[in-house]
Amino acid sequence: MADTRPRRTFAVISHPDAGKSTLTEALALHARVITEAGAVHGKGDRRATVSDWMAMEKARGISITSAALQFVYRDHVINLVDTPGHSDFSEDTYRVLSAVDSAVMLIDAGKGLEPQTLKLFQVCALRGIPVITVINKWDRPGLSPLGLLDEIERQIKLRPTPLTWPVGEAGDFRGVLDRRTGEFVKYTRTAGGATIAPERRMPASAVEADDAEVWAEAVEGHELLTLDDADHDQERFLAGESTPVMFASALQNFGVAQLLDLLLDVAPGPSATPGVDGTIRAVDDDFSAFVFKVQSGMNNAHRDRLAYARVVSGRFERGMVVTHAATGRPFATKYAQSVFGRDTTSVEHASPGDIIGFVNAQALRVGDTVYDGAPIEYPPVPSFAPEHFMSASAGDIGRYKQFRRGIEQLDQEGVVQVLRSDLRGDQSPVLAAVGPLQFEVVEERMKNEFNSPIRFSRLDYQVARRTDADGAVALKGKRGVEVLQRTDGSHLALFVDQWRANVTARDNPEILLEALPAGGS
Ligand SMILES: Nc1nc2c(ncn2[C@@H]2O[C@H](COP(=O)(O)OP(=O)(O)OP(=O)(O)O)[C@@H](O)[C@H]2O)c(=O)[nH]1
Ligand SMILES: [Mg+2]
Repeated sequence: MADTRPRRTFAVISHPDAGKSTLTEALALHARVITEAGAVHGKGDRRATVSDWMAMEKARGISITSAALQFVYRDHVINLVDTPGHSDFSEDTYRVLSAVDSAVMLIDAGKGLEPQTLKLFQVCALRGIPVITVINKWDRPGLSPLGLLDEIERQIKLRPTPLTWPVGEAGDFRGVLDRRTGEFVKYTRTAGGATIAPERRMPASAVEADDAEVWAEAVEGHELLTLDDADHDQERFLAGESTPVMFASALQNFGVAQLLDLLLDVAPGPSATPGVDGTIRAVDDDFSAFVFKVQSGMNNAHRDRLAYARVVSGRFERGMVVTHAATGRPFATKYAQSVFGRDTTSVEHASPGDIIGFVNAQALRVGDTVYDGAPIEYPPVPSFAPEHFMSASAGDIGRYKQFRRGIEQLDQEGVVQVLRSDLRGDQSPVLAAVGPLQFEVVEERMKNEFNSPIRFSRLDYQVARRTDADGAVALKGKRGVEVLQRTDGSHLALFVDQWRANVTARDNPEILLEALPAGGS
């Protein structure tokens, strides 16, 4: 049967450590899809959150790869993607931003706007993704609420329009003033924040004496905002001019219900999407979907490779045969799954906004489109300028086959970019990364998942420019540069430093040497 419930598809983004995975967990807890939150303890000894399933993520308490969760809240289907904050993994985060309709941007109340948050915000602005702001960790001492709003307004030029206002300063979080109703939503702590935090809603007249003073301050703040014209305006929000703001403690599960309600009330659902050639695919048109992520290693018991696709238009029914735009070949969708962290279950139907996983669909790559009916192809996801380069080889020559398979898989996932040249041969590809943590992920996964330890040797390059086959020939033998070919066919010229790249470009204007989009810090 067709599921016509409305969809909300969004990414949680921020600088590392602001609490994205903890918030993801809190949202799932609140929607009652999990019964107890894992983030009971701080980093290190906590049990993993549903979204941080990878061994390395559990060990380090950071997110390395984005994770998708689907659940139902009220009468809506929520598709949430928790993204890694670390700039070394920003390619992954950017891929996710190509597949969502809105973003929840977290700000650590103690730290304010941080560099990576700013960068991610700029991507949202560029892509026209409306942003909801959550000021998190209000249970800990932090900045003043007005100071935080001021930072948002000044640094990202977005008008902050708080929908809730904290009752109690940072570190003394009693609840929030719901600015739409004027009520006090009072929170109660639970042990370690592991279960849903009970909340009581009351009119101003029922505020107890204990809370009277902080309540009066909150009311003052709220009135000030109203005078300052900082009330939510749906059109301005959708146009990317303003951002609704909420206050929360993901760890205590405070403010989570308000965020879910807000997403349902104001966040946009799926809408018509343009293809590369400008043709528009309406939401209720024939089925089409866009692959934004490929991941394996989710299940140690059997080899799996999941291609995550966002349904852009039409109704998906498992078993339908669609067209793979990149090859024009038919693609059978028998093994479609819905995804919840590392768990997958067979999915029968999906609607625009949903994220589905295709198991062991070897043909599908990041950026690919599959469609039914009239052809459509969605724009590719950009890959970033790598700034770190390693020559890699099998640590154990006897396991070369595993080595090859592992590198191929990690390449397809985009864990690193893989470059090759005749000169270096297939045995020692060059791995190129936006940030060095990516190499650690490769090292760990090669050893554990592919059973082939890897040996790295650092290459003395810092800059990559895109060139072409003619450029490759022309640059041969020049000093301080080497040309390799990426798996997607493009030629990259690697230079020892920026100076050498600039001089080479200046002295050889006939050679194509194009800068790549910057990704890292
Ligand atoms: N006090 C307090 N701590 C929090 C809160 N939310 C998260 N934390 C803690 O902050 C740390 C980072 O939380 P994560 O949820 O892993 O942060 P993240 O944004 O997902 O981090 P990356 O994915 O690595 O970028 C953990 O120790 C959490 O327990 C909060 O509301 N209050
Ligand atoms: Mg995380």
